[in-house]
Amino acid sequence: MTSPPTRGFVGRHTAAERDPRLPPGQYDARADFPVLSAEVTPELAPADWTLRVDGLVARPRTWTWEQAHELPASGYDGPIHCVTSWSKLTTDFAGISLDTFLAAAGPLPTATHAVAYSHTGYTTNLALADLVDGQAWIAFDFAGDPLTPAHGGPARLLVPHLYFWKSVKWIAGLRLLDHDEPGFWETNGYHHRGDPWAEERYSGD
Ligand SMILES: Nc1nc2c(c(=O)[nH]1)N[C@H]1C(S)=C(S)[C@@H](COP(=O)(O)O)O[C@H]1N2
Ligand SMILES: [Mo]
Repeated sequence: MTSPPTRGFVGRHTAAERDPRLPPGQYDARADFPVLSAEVTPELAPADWTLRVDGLVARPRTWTWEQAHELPASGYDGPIHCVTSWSKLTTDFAGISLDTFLAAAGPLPTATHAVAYSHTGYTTNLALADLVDGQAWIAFDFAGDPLTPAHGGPARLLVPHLYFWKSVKWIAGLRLLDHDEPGFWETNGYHHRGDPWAEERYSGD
């Protein structure tokens, strides 16, 4: 009698059920898109929105909504990962590559990090290496509609390869620095970088 394949099959099946796009300790929120905000959602009209890139750059600049929308469009439809353990494996963000803004401002050779800040005062630190080469966006739309205010509308930073707390809602600007300067969550015990694949959740991880 040939042995039934059940045992081996069950083992492989269990392993296969975990989507390889899901980092350790994360679950798939599927259709859910939870809102996580430390602040009250601001009323920020597109006409009042600006994006500034300054600090260690050759050409400090501020873009208005209209000026930003003259730049070439770029989108992202991959996973996002919140440190509270939900991930969304498929998204649909549209906006502009952060590379476009950085190229216009011209980071100086001494620039190694950035503090990204919102119109509400939220801050987070990022290495410049995590913001360049198609890894970050200024997003205006989700699933074909303008970002809702709760999700950061009219514009948010999107750095999807790091935990989602780095993706500043109501983004106001980035200041380039020659050192790492912890932001809101990072000074409250969270990791300075936040790589979901390395489970860099808390300082010391
Ligand atoms: N300005 C601002 N940006 C923020 C936050 C915040 O509290 N304020 N929360 C961060 C965290 S912890 C997460 S998980 C995501 C949540 O984005 P969402 O509310 O669109 O899901 O935004 C990030 N960006
Ligand atoms: Mo989060």
